[in-house]
Amino acid sequence: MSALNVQRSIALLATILSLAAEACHPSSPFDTAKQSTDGIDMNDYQIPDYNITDVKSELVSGNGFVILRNVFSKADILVTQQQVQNLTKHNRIQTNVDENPYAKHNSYGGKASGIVWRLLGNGRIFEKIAMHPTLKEITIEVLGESSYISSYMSNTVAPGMKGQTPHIDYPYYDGFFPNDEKSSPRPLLSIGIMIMVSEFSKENGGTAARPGSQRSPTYPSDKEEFFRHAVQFEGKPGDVAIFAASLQHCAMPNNSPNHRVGIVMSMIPGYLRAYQDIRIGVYQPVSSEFKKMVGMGHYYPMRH
Ligand SMILES: O=C(O)CCC(=O)C(=O)O
Repeated sequence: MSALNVQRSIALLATILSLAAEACHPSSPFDTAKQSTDGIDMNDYQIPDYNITDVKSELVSGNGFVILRNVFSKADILVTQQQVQNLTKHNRIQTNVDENPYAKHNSYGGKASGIVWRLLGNGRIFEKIAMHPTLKEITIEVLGESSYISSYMSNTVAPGMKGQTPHIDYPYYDGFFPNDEKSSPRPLLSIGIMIMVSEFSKENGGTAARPGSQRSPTYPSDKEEFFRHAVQFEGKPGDVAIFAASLQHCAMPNNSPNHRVGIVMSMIPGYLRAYQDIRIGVYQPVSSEFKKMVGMGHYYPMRH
């Protein structure tokens, strides 16, 4: 059996175990994990300054993104940096199974850079990030109570590395637009949450985004036009950019001496199909809140 097949079998087993655990322990607590000795306090969150109504209107009908400051503490970011660096160096595999040309921006990065998919199950810090009360509140406000994680990955842009092709995350790729449709006003059905794990600057490849482009989602086929209108997310480690997933965006080239590291968690409502089966990494007993966050226990798709 190839290494990839072994990995897939383990992932499948983990899913079966998680679904069995779900059936046996419908509300088993998070506390088992809390007793661990990794030094992370799962309940100690920083709450940034924001106004929920303003955030929603900016995402839906404004620029399409907001940046919240000081969402994660220095201690949490330090653990995250170490975990992402380690995974990127040792566990990064090309897991982008979609071979269509429109998926090309995800096949990107080298040995110790690029995307690591499905971070959940790789350390409690990723669960803590996912459960941040502010991120949850904003997601529910914009997408509704049933929302859950559609994908959760890190993206490391190493010094000297090129940026990504400009793209949108919802619809996932241009290949999902109906034939001949280039642009169409659509309800906002997905948001991206970019956790700045390192500093984000113009020099080091801070995400570029075209303000307002989410209002009538269009695939940015004309790259020059995209870059002419794009601005870059800038911030300190622990800041978070929340953006409409239909906003045109991409990671930019890193012209600095240091790695640029971000985590993107995409959220969708319970009635949409997720990009990744995020439940695969979640095999230990978890709280009912966390199960909801990973899309376990939804009524759909119905099994009767
Ligand atoms: O890392 C970034 O700046 C953006 C990542 C992204 O847009 C993606 O991979 O879909």
